[in-house]
Amino acid sequence: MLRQDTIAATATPFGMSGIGIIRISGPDALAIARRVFKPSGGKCAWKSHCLYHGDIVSADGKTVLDEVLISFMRKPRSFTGEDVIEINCHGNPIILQAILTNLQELGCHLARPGEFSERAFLNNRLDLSQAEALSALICAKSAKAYAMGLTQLKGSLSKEIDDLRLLLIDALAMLESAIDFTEDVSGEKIPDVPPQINQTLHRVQSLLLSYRSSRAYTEGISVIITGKPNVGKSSLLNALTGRKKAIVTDIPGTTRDLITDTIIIDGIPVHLIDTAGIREPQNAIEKEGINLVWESIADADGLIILLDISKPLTEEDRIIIDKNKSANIIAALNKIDLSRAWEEKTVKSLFPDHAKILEISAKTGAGLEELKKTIIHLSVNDETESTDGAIITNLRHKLALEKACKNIENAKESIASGMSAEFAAFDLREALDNLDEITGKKINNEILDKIFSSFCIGK
Ligand SMILES: Nc1nc2c(ncn2[C@@H]2O[C@H](COP(=O)(O)OP(=O)(O)OP(=O)(O)O)[C@@H](O)[C@H]2O)c(=O)[nH]1
Ligand SMILES: [Mg+2]
Repeated sequence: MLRQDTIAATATPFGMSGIGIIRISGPDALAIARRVFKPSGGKCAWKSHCLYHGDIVSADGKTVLDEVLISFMRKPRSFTGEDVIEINCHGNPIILQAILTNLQELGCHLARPGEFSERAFLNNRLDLSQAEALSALICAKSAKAYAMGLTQLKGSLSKEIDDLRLLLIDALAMLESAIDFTEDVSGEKIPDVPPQINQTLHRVQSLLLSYRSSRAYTEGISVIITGKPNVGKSSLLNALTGRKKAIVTDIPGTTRDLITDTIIIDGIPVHLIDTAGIREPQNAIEKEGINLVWESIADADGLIILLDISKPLTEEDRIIIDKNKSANIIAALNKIDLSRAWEEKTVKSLFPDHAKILEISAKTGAGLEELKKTIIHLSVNDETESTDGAIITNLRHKLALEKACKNIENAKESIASGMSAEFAAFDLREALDNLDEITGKKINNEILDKIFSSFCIGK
């Protein structure tokens, strides 16, 4: 896809700042720059990757618009792979707009969001996963999210995908030689599952696991506090956030709506949700509130089931525990500042093995630091060791990897069940296509447009 036009856009945010940058990219970038730039001392060698001082003048050459530093990056050694000019002017939107208008008069088109990155991708300066990492890095909301974007920009995921491709191509070659052989010698057996298939499957699964942790850093996790009325759910929300967001009373059934607040734990935004106490509803409002709890539990990343250790366990507690066995559960035994009606071991058998059991007091704050650590362990894991630090942070990549994973599993199954190697070969080719979607080796233009249009202008 050849792009012949020259584009320009402001690369710095709208507002007053010391410096504002305008970028120009395309075949006419240098010719246009020559028209608007008047170098101090009258001469400019336009050496690539050098800075020159001078004035930017209007398209007719009559008006000085600003005093600037300008640089030229000759293709292909530029971000887009095309000739690129960067004008460092003063950071006032009036100045930037005036320069841009004059550049348009000289034939520049205003760049669409992400168009510089799109050109970089089309000119093979970076692959699609790196372009997406760049966008994620610019939008990162935590230091960890930024670090993950940077690692991916440097090619960690691209390399892992390339390695996986090579393994699959090896496996495919083995299968294809088996197919050729079978044609010659009728009844020849299909080989065992090639080791490359198992290796690829393991590494794809590790990558998929990394999504949960990375998503925690980029978007945060949602944790619901549930339990029967009066166990201290709202008190716990307030204690964890340090704010009086939810009403606390000793009347069971105080909370009706979902009450949400966010805290940052170890760089991860944790969206805590306090809920109505679950019991046989006493009226229509409470019923609505309890319905809301069940709906939101289904979408949550984690669940704190709160029990009141100062009162005997009841049927209501047991129902809540039974209905949430498969979730990511923390069982928090609250009110340990009061005398205990039962011990921790009493509830152990009620919860599944994967549940974490903690003792806390929302009133005194006891056990809350431990609870915060446990919340983070719900969502962050270190299961990425076999992928050389490559992780996935992007939903598009996750969906493509899930498809590839399914293809590889299908290939494995058909070999194991003695089917013709043709079937497995077909699945492995599909897996390759799905991996190629991630790096953009194989992707349709509509998806490309959609991806790049979500980038910022000037990137
Ligand atoms: N002693 C003690 N009291 C607590 C603790 N946590 C909460 N309480 C008290 O328990 C009562 C109920 O607290 P809430 O936080 O309103 O309970 P809830 O689970 O939100 O109740 P509903 O909204 O009705 O479902 C209040 O009187 C709190 O002060 C605790 O750790 N120790
Ligand atoms: Mg409450």
